[in-house]
Amino acid sequence: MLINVERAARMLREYDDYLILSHANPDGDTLGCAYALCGILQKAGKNAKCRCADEIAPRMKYLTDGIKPQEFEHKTIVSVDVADRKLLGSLNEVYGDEVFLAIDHHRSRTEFAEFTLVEPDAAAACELIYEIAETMNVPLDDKIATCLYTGLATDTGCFRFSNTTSRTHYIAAKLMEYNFPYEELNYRLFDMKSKGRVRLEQEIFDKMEFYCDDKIAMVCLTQELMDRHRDSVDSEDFNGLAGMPRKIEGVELGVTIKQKEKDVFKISVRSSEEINASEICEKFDGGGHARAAGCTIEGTLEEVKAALLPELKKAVERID
Ligand SMILES: [Mn+2]
Repeated sequence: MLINVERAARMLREYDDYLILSHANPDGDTLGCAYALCGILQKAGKNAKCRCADEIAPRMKYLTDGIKPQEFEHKTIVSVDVADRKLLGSLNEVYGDEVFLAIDHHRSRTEFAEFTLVEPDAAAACELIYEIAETMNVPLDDKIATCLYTGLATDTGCFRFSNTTSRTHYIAAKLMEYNFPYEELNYRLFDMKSKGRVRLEQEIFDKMEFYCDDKIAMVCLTQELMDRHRDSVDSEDFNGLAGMPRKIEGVELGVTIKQKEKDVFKISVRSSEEINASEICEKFDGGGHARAAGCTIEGTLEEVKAALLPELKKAVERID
């Protein structure tokens, strides 16, 4: 059943002994929501604790600082930023059936909780947690502001993506009345890279292939390449590589070919405004968004490239 912020706030006041669940492979929004809500509920005199199926990346460990660990038998489960119970990862089997309240902002989602508060126009689920705290009349503090700000910054690419609204900025402004090191947080979230990641990027740029007057940039992430770097990077360092080729000025199509198995490759295509990435991937039974899409092609790397390149060239030639 769908409910609004007022009803969710009233419920959170009424019930007790909360277990707050984040989605697996956690990002700053789901963790920011969880630790902020935990702090808010504890301030409201409730028992509350957080759980996530996967470990928290070192760069986001600060979110857990200053939250009192409480030992109690949970009675009420709340999920935050979880669009589908499967996204709970290994916790789905244990708690997926028992979620009482889901707080989320994803446009496409499947219902799994008894009650759901969802606002697709919210840039981050943390916007909803902020509004819940206001409605519950629980004053924030530096720690809670840190968590909520992290969620807003993460899901908006540091307030750059088109999902950023005046409400996002309004909430961020309210949060900045508290004392927390937002410059340092943004450095950790958006600029800081491990040495291993930089070396990985260096090799990727060295091996990048260019076609059609440098309008196509292509990178091949073979298992051999990734294995060679695995010991010197965190697992999260392999995320976000698909965006690299399109960062280069003049590149209209950025293509990443990632080896999944011996003769199986996953293709990610990022495109400029002029080209529909999804249309290209549909030719190989894939799909996605207009600017970012993907597909899987079987064969040797040479065969995969030979199948893909004519389609990429056709798409680029069409805009000339
Ligand atoms: Mn989110």
